[in-house]
Amino acid sequence: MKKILVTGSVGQIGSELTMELRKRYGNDNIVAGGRKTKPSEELLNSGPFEVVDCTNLEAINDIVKKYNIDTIYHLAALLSAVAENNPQLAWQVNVNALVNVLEVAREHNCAVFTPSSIGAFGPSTPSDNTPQVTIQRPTTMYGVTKVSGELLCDYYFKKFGLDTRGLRYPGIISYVTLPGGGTTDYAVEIYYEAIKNKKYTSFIKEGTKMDMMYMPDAVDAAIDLMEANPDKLINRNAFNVTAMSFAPEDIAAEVKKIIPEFTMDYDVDPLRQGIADSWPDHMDDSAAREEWGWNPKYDLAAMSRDMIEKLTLKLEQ
Ligand code: AKB
Repeated sequence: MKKILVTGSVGQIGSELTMELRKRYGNDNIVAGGRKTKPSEELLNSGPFEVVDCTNLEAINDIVKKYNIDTIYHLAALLSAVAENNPQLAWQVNVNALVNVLEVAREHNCAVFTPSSIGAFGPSTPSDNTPQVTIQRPTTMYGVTKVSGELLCDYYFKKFGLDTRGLRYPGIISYVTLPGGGTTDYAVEIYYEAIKNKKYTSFIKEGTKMDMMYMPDAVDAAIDLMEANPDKLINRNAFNVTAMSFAPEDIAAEVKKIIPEFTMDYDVDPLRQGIADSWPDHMDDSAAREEWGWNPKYDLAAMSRDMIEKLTLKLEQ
């Protein structure tokens, strides 16, 4: 049986990934690692929880030794807008902490999953049907850390034979835990505001397309990649994965089909608009489909129905 450490387990992806891993591999085999934010009761009570600051190599090492960990899902990271406001901290958390994780993994021969992002691309990348292998000259600190992460994971695989794997996630939408300071967060906020106030002011301007994905697909993608046959993986550390691509007016139209009174206007945030403009409109994820069977279940319509149903129940509690 696998013994897994999830860093960043209190975050948007980490919280749901940890619970799914516990379901699949047994509660006691999944150690949730978190730092500042208070974990939910569900996370805390369903299996082991450890406070771990990934910028401290010894702290990671102690947990890996204590639980005999063989796989690390390293999700602790700063998102794009937060990273742009504190680039030095972003380097520490997104790069130096990753090096610590890779070093501990090398010592104990652990497999490592690391998420990259659409943020690893920049304005000189082809923005439509963005190829798997293409120009990567991001203009944000978040992007710089994500490209560095991809290269570091490639290096540890080639140099030390470490089983590193990763995905370039698009914006992730979920009703469980809010994202913390990303550019794609508008696509989560819109559902909360539509249910609560029947209106939303988007900080991203009309016509700005970005790749997106519903959380159940994002969780499956990480686990499926880690379970994939390694002989088939050519692009190990940075698979483009997407489930849909839309602009604010597209998601608003979908919400309006379910909540007809809903209206949206715009108050564009120059920082996050600038970041969004530098990212692709739509990635080509055929390598993920071919190499390990990526096949998302949710499109914009199916996601919107599920989000509004589940979030309405949650907000009523
Ligand atoms: C962000 O907006 O920063 C993230 C991402 C696309 O990596 N959601």
